[in-house]
Amino acid sequence: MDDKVPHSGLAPNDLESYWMPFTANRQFKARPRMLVAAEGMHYTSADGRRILDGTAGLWCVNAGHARPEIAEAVHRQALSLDYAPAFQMGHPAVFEAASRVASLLPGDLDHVFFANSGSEAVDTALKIAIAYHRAKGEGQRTRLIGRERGYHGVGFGGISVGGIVAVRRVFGSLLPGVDHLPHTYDRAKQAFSRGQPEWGAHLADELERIVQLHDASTIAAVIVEPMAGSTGVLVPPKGYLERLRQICDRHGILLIFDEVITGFGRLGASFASERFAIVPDMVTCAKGLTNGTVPMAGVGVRKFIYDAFMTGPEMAIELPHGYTYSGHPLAAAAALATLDIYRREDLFARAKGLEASWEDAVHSLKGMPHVIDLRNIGLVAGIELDPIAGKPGARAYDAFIACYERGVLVRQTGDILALSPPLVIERAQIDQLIGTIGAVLKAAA
Ligand code: PXG
Repeated sequence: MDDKVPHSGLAPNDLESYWMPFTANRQFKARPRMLVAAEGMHYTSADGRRILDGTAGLWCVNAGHARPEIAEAVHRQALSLDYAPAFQMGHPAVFEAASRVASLLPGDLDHVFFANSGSEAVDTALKIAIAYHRAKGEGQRTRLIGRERGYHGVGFGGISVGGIVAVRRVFGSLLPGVDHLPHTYDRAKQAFSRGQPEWGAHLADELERIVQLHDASTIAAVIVEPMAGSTGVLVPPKGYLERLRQICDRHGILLIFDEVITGFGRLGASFASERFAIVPDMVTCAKGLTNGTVPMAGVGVRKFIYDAFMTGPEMAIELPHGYTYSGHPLAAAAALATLDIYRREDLFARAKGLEASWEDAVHSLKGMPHVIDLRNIGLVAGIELDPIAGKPGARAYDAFIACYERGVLVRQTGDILALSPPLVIERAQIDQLIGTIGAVLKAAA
């Protein structure tokens, strides 16, 4: 027997056992921020305060919290079919979820492979890329190209193509045969851009340089976030993604858009690919797929990719890849209920409709103490603060804590505050969110 206190439903008094992800454990445990409930646009903290959710959880609760339709669908599913083997067996909800996701994806991205997290979706897409070329008789195409300041989750594939130094340097030598495009952010050229910056399309030409170095015949795929979220909201320069698409086409390289954050309305369209009118060869998604209720992720692939695998003997497994919980019944039920809400409430269009007033509200922070850049697109914003000398990240961390104390949840990364509220946010709540940040910045000055 151990001496741990059993779960009481109240805040636990053993904080030690849980090793928290991507968290300063000792700092948190010294002064915990515990959430105990959520509804609509708000969390409830353990000390009974209502906290306005400026981050949709972690970019996932696009339809707002605790939607009864989703909870009931998951409950019904758990009672009728709790689990079905994912390999060599099927269940109806997962087929329906795949066709519903495919119908939201642009162009002929009409097949969907399911996983359980963005990280798994990314590793799945990279593996499909390599296996695709092999299936086409080009097995030497194995090289993967990511981008500086890219975040593609935490699998070995994802951190290898990812471009966050603090994440890469800890885990050894990573995957071989990976190159990186430069990131697209230059404050001197882009500060305070509204929406897509004018400057930076030419940075896509770096892909051409990488191709010249290695030869196209060795390169399997390029993976980028259409808008880099985790490293502080880096909005793609006008024309940049289009140029990446052209260069990939020219050289037979697959283009993967990691839409784990940008999928399901975040940029005011079903996917960023839709918004930017670009058809990538694969799209990864997660988060908003189930409104964050049950873990689920997907990889949408174009028809020619799927078809390339559907050769050989019929009894052969075409892709030796998958997870016990690929297309889990509860996740599929949550996805279907979530997609119903998005459609019924037209939430992607709602986000689009809010974009102009969101942009104005965000840029009203211009001139506030220590604000050195403001960036926005869709219902996303990045507020970059002047770092405190010798203490990188401290200014934004302090602002994050001060906002939380004033009842507003924002996300901090480095000296950047990132905002991505649920798409159901009301205008008065936008004012509260931005107004609180403004008050915090003034109070700290
Ligand atoms: N790709 C992208 C583009 C992501 O943003 C992942 C992959 C990995 O997803 P999973 O489900 O394995 O975590 C992500 C995740 C933040 C933040 O605050 C962002 C993510 C996760 C947690 C925090 O920016 N993105």
